Amino acid sequence: MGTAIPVMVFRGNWEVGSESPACLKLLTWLRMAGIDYEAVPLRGPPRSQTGKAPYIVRPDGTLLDDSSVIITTLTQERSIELDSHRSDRERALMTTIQRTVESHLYFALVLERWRDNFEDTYRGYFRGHLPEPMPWILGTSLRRQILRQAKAQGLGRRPAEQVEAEVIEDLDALASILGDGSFFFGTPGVTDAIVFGTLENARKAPIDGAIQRHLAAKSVWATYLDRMHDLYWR
Ligand SMILES: N[C@@H](CCC(=O)N[C@@H](CS)C(=O)NCC(=O)O)C(=O)O
Repeated sequence: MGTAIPVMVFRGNWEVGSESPACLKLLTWLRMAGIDYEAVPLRGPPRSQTGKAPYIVRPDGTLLDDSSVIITTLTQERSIELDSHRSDRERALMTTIQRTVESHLYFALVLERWRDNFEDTYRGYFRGHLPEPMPWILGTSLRRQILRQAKAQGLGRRPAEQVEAEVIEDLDALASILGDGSFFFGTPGVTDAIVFGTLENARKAPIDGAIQRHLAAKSVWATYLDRMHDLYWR
């Protein structure tokens, strides 16, 4: 239906559809929903209202941001049924999983990338796309902004061992909910896009961080993330 939706995303050099968890979540969900899109790599700061990516360009030229808002909007406009049959209890769990991943685990990933491994992160996100010193200016300014957010959220002020312990708790809790299922709630849905967006990013980045190590330690994650990758990104 219609033409491809332009989706503005961070797209750099790593082996993932986007280095940004929120962008990879949205792109994965669009693939799941069978919606045609064109991923447009950002070459400067996001122009969305929140200053964040991803965002889409609407047919009237306006910009719509926040991956969840975009997903809810497109779900309504295009009558997407991926999650329409979930029970109240499943919906409650979906919200809880989303908050765990996007409001907690995400910040642990941010600290691994932007505080502890900035050189690799900078190379992954920016290097080679624009003439120097633009990438460096963008990279260091994004770093300042993102680390300020991690401090405000709280995780950025905590000792590394405590953050790592909580990462393990998050991953173990998610693995328990997933159990031996192929998807979080039996059939693919937004929760799978959310979890994949963050965990596939942690797994594929050339950064030796706690999230990557703990993902590698439990075979359930390789099985799940490989399945998601094969279904939507091969
Ligand atoms: N709630 C937003 C979060 C988006 C988000 O945090 N995007 C990050 C990349 S993963 C970003 O644009 N960061 C740039 C910044 O914070 O300045 C969504 O789901 O779209």
